[in-house]
Amino acid sequence: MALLPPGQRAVDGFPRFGTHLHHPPPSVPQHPVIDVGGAVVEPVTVPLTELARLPRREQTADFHCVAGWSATGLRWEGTPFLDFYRLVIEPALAPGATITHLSFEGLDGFRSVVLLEDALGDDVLIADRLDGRPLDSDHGAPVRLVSPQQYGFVNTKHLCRVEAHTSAPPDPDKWSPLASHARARVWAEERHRYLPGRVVRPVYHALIGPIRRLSARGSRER
Ligand SMILES: Nc1nc2c(c(=O)[nH]1)N[C@H]1C(S)=C(S)[C@@H](COP(=O)(O)O)O[C@H]1N2
Ligand SMILES: [Mo]
Repeated sequence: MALLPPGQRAVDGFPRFGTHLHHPPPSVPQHPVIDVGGAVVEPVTVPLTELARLPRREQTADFHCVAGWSATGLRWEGTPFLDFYRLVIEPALAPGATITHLSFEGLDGFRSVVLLEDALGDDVLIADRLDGRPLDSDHGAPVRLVSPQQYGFVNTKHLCRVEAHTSAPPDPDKWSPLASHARARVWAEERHRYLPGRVVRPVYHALIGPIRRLSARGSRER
């Protein structure tokens, strides 16, 4: 059995999970795009038909939710985020802008903020296929971010917008005791900003079952 990061347990399959709970997945527009904004000269809109023409890669990785479950051996396919950054975002940046953070937004309004160096890791993908099939709505159709070395909440599903920032964008949860860790690296167990990972493990383990059941209820594929 493969080694898991500290505090993680393997689950069977790949549950639908997230802050959406019982909400059904958002519907996918007929012509889906990724909008690029923030510190750019002009906003850029990338139709997914064009994304498909960028370099592609296949990779197998485990997926770790901050609540403590891990799905193992997922085979993702998509565009390396580094290529998307170099080919689409960088040329659009305002002259002299030094990017420190990126934010990723989903069609359901979900948002994650990632340090540039973490987002440019060589295993970060904009994935459109999982285990040989187009991404389904449970797991982020039409495309999602996949950053295997960071907790699930970094891995924005239904990705529709990326913003480039020259400093950390305002975080509405900054003072929450459950504020997310800014780097969220699984091997360092960076679950939260203030609480040590080990302290929240038992609370989370108790919540996994109920959240899974609620999330599955909102699912489109049964
Ligand atoms: N758009 C969107 N992305 C999201 C979420 C969400 O609620 N909405 N939840 C996050 C969390 S907390 C986790 S663990 C993973 C779950 O991915 P899965 O549903 O494919 O298992 O998605 C992440 N990305
Ligand atoms: Mo999660």
